[in-house]
Amino acid sequence: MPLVHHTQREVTLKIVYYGVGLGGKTTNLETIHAQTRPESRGKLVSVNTEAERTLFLDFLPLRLGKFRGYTVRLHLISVPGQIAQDSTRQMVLRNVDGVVLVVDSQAEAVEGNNYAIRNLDYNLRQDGTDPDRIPMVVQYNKRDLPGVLDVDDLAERLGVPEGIPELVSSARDGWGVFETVKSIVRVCMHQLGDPRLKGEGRVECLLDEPRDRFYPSGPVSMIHALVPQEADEQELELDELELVSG
Ligand SMILES: Nc1nc2c(ncn2[C@@H]2O[C@H](COP(=O)(O)OP(=O)(O)OP(=O)(O)O)[C@@H](O)[C@H]2O)c(=O)[nH]1
Ligand SMILES: [Mg+2]
Repeated sequence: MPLVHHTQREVTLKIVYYGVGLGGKTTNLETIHAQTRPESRGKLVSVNTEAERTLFLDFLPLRLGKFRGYTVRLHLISVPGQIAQDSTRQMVLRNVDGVVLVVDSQAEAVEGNNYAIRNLDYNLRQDGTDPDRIPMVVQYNKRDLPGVLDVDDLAERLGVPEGIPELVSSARDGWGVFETVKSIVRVCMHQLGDPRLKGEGRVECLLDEPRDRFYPSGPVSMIHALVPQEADEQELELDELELVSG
């Protein structure tokens, strides 16, 4: 649930990067951190294992431009993809406003992607959240690799429902990453509406109408586990949110 603070004229969104282990969630946050101006981002905090797998989470605070006079702040958080970290994922999902589902586009990752989708569904329900009403976008990552599955093929195998924004990226090479952030922010802010008309504190931004369900097919094994220019002076419409600095 977004946090609205009228005295500071701020809206804070919690965006969670979810997906198969080694799919590129942490790399998304690292790329965003590396490519935004220092004054619009905080520290990227990561808690990893020695093998660079996310053990707990990655956390990156970011300040965007203004929307209807309110500064939009993001808390970008990635969950650990390893199967064993399920209780951490549940904790991280609490009060989530928007989910970026990071899909590993390689054929051998289909099963892991499938698992992640089912696991997300389960963990949101555990917390009493309707997975079909959470603002969500799908990011097909690792598009730089040779021989990855076609996006249409992937979408079909994973049962990605109609109407969900889909993006392609190479988080490693740094493209598609900001488009993904913009896309999820757009969905959340569209749903939130005018912050001036909202109450103070946590407000709801679940989709009014549930979208179709994901319907991943196939087996699931348990092995798988910015700143806009002159942001402060300008009144920005949502479509103009510019995240990337030079
Ligand atoms: N080729 C390629 N490699 C990528 C891409 N994104 C991430 N990787 C690589 O994939 C590996 C795993 O990336 P991470 O970002 O750590 O994956 P993760 O989803 O955070 O993994 P967990 O924290 O274990 O869930 C690293 O070696 C990355 O460099 C990409 O777009 N293309
Ligand atoms: Mg990670």
